[in-house]
Amino acid sequence: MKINRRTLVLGASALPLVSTIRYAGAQTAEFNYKYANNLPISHPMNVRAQEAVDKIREETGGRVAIQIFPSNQLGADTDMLSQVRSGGVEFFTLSPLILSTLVSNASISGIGFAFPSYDQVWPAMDGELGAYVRGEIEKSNLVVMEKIWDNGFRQITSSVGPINNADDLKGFKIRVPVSPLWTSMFTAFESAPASINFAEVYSALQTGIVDGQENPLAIISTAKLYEVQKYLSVTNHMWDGFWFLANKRAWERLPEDLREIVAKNINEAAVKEREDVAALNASLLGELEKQGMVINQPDTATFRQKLTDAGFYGEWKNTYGEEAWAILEKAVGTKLG
Ligand code: X2X
Repeated sequence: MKINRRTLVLGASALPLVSTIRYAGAQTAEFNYKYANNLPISHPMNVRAQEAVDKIREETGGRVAIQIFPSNQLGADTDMLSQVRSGGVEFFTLSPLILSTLVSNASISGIGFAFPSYDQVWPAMDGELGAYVRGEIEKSNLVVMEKIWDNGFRQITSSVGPINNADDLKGFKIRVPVSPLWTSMFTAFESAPASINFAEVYSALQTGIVDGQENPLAIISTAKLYEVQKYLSVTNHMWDGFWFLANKRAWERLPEDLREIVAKNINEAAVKEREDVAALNASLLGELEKQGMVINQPDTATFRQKLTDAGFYGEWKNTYGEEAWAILEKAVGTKLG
């Protein structure tokens, strides 16, 4: 027999020690929730979310602990959308356009050239248009926070040359996120759009599967897309945001007072994040130029004309319906198409 006094003592003490470590750590919270997203940890969305999570923990007296999983650590957007529906993750932020794969009219805020500037975006998304979309999202059994987070106005980047006008988009091999609206828009431009989750974008650009992509400046910068793209064309072709979604059962497990603390802090963080992204947008063109990007200001009227001529606006008005389209046109202050 090799068992002696020493091994017996060790064996007896090992188990309680393991459980002590577990309970001394994150497990002390009553609600341990995960928040998954697709952006780098340095993006203002994750910076402000971390602040919110810290405040939530404090204000709930440690009862609610939310752990952030940035950079697609838990999967690409389409996987994370399944997970927030099933409860595999409790929170997830997603572009309204990608969400439209589940909630068809959610993409309406992303119609090409609908918003002239942020002056229309926030009153619309905090007002009637946002309320309409949140109503649609709730029908799909997901919970959505009131304030949408900013992604930004999207700009086209390329490794092969600048986009100066609509003609330059013909045949352009461009990555678009997984959403019928994005594919439709770049099909109207006669480009060759490829639907690719953000998780794969850097490598798709690096290996030349596509020649370009489109994203707001804050993402081109924090995801270091300037390392694999040379040209940046300031097209502002659409505004994009992130709805902060929650799994419904997980949300309803939280007592009412805790729900209020969570919602308040997440919505406040969204408003701060909007300011951060606006500030970045003002400074990043210069930064990206320093990183070696060649920047141009294309003639955006040619893009809009092309979309109109291709029947893009008429087609999407039919898809969304008269009521939703009227809310959009009122929000942006102009007739579209
Ligand atoms: O996938 C993208 O390009 C991104 C990061 O902007 C979105 O989440 C829509």
